[in-house]
Amino acid sequence: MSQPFETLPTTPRSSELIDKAFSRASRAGGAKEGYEAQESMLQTAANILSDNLENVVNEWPDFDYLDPFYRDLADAVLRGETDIGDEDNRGIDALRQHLSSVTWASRKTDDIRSEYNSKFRDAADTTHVRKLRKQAFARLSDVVEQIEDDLLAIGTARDALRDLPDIRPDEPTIVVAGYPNVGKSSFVNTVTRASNEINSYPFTTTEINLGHLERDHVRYQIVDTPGLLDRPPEDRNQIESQAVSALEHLADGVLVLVDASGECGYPVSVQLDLRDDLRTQFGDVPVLTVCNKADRSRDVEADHYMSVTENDNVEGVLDAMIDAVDYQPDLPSRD
Ligand SMILES: Nc1nc2c(ncn2[C@@H]2O[C@H](COP(=O)(O)OP(=O)(O)O)[C@@H](O)[C@H]2O)c(=O)[nH]1
Ligand SMILES: [Mg+2]
Repeated sequence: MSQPFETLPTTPRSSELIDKAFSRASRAGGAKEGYEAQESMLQTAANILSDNLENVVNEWPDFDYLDPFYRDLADAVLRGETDIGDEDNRGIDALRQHLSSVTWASRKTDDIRSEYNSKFRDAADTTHVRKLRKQAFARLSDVVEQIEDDLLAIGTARDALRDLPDIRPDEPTIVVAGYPNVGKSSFVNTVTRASNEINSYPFTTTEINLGHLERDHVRYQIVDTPGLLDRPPEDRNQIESQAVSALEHLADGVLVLVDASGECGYPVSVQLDLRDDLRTQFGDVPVLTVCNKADRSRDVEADHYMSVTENDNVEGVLDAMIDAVDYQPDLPSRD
């Protein structure tokens, strides 16, 4: 199961669709004469429009069946895009409305085709049919122009979601939290050194850093989200809160790093408040309090003490987290 939006193709614009439909139609019509030419033009233009519009909608995964992590993450990303929806309706719901406008337009182009097909049959002569066909084209382009903004919004959504990180909701995941400068990045760098890759993805006002490590043939994801889990929940805006909900689905364990040395600039009591908030927020998953920079100070009650820079007990902390996560890989079924 990988990132569900990475294969979304570019979304066509109204003008592109109209140009494509009408130029194909005129080629199709050019191969025939009289009544048949007009009929073939209508058929071709309407089919291209209705198929292309239907495809725009069908390329999207069904949000109801999306993994909850990706659903919440996508919702957070889309809420940050102000040309999707309006003040009263943002995020996935707004995207759904844009998509249903496109479905409407796809059906409408079909309706116009059948309506004009019967008008063609009742027409007195080819001149009249030709006039009707022009009328039909005007109506078709009118319908497609009506959804111009919807197509643009869907294009914006696609561009924004395509670059979401390839995080696997089904792999065990450790989320690293704590105030700025407590040593989160240093810790993640150290424990993922063997795999030698941390991917950084821009995300809302911040970024998501994703690394991997392996223990007993199990791959663990480790996620660091500077700017998200580094301050009190009340300081998060709606988009950030939505992103945190996504992380709640994802996390199998949370490591809260605290710095008792005073070096990070935040009092210990404030750091422990954040830890308490995260405990509440992340509910069932184990939350470990780890005093980092133990080379400077151990003056806080924590589950573990370490120093990343002195390489003191870093592996011990990782082992404790992995133990607490207690991940049981699904055994392959034998039937
Ligand atoms: N003395 C000491 N400094 C550390 C330790 N771990 C990290 N630091 C330093 O603390 C600063 C902030 O670390 P960083 O990993 O960027 O923190 P983050 O903002 O939480 O990601 C850097 O200058 C690190 O070198 C540690 O165990 N002891
Ligand atoms: Mg950092």
